[in-house]
Amino acid sequence: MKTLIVATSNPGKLQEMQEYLIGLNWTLKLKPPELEIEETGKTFLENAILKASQVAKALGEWAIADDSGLAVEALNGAPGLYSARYGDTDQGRIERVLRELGDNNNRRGKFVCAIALARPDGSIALETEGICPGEILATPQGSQGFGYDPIFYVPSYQQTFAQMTPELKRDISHRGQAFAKLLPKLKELSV
Ligand code: ITT
Repeated sequence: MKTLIVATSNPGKLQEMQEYLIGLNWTLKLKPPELEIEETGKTFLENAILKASQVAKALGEWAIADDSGLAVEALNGAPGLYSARYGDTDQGRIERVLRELGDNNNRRGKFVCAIALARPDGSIALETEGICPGEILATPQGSQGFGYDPIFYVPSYQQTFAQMTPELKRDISHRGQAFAKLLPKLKELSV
């Protein structure tokens, strides 16, 4: 079986990525924590490509990376690319978004996820994106998931990501939609 490095340092993201990848014909390995890639891209996809490509090249193995974030319409798309850097903790990041949004009536937002798969020489074999629209609640609800999940409400399920079962979030999320497009191709490449 070919080895695939899951190139993330975010434990919540890692858990979800592994759930999609488990059962495929790849031996999954974690990125060594000391290997940190600077995210200098101007889009989610550019950052996913940077992370996958540099980790693959550094280790000489296939690597998969996810760059994702929350874009809030009334904040002109913030925190967006800076979602991970919007505060020191998940709670701090959530509080900042809620403070900046205040009592704005426009609560629309979306989660975006870009995924890139790199070959051992760093060249890109696959890239894809997924989007999940929703609304930003005024107060956090639920305790599942990670990151901004407690304030991200999906009207069609009347739940936040943090209130959903992990299976439901996995099916409908930005990451789920990106992986749905990627998985058939990833299966083909494993042989
Ligand atoms: P890696 O780069 O090591 O993968 P990171 O946390 O820095 O980890 P990103 O740069 O892609 O990853 O930042 C994504 C941030 O967006 C992440 O830290 C969360 O705060 C948020 N995020 C992404 N997907 C999410 C999800 O499914 N639920 C909640 N928050 C999410």
